[in-house]
Amino acid sequence: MTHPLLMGIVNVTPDSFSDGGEFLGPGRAVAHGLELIAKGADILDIGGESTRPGAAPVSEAEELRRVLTLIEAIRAESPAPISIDTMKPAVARAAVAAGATMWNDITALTFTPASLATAAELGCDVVLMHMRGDPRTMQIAPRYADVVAEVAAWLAARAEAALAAGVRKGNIRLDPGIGFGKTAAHNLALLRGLPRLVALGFPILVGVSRKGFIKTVDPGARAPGDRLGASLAAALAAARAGVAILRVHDVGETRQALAMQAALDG
Ligand code: HH2
Repeated sequence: MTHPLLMGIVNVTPDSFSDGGEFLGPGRAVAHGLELIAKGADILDIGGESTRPGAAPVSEAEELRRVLTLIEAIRAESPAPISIDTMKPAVARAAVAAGATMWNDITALTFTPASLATAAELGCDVVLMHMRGDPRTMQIAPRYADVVAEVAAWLAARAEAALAAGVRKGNIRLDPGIGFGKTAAHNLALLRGLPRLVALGFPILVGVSRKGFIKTVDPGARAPGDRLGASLAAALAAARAGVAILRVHDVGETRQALAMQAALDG
């Protein structure tokens, strides 16, 4: 089993679900990012707009203000790859100019008509994530007949659209979007169905870390910080299924769990 890359999450949002503004402010966010690199993050995912269910949109100027200083400051201290978590092509463009090498788009380049062409022009890696609706509406009674088949078909179609727009195949990553327009049962089905997504032939990224549906497995895990055990169990299962990148908050703990799994697998 090859070890998945660890994408450490650095949010500069006052309202992110999991770290709720804890790392707000450039100084603390930079320190947090550097700490994640020291703990083994292969890539940092920097986001300036929360995507938790019900989150309010953020203006482009505000998002740029939040992320650019952070990217520049981390870039000055470390060569670790940086991903920009944004739906906005202008933010992705500025982030890449500041040193980011991956555009993580939870709308899979559907948010604006310019998104696909911008990704092709930037030539960076792109994460195409599946979401039903948008963060304000996505958790209102999501329905699927066969969630794994539908998400797989949608992701394959988005990959085709990206290729047709000129994005190189080697730059495309696909992500089922755990928690984005899915019930807990859908999320679990997608995690069980990861081998079918891996079979699409693109590197798969998965983000399970601290997500709300973990409460259905452990009702006591009310606060995001209570969800480490389940996050690690899901990360190990995803690694076994062959995912390429795990998006996590707890980089050191995930790295350790993966190391033990690898050691036991021999
Ligand atoms: N989940 C969140 C944000 N961005 N990007 C990808 N590709 N996949 C994900 O699963 C994913 C993502 C979660 O949203 P947020 O409320 O911003 O919380 P946090 O960034 O702390 O996980």
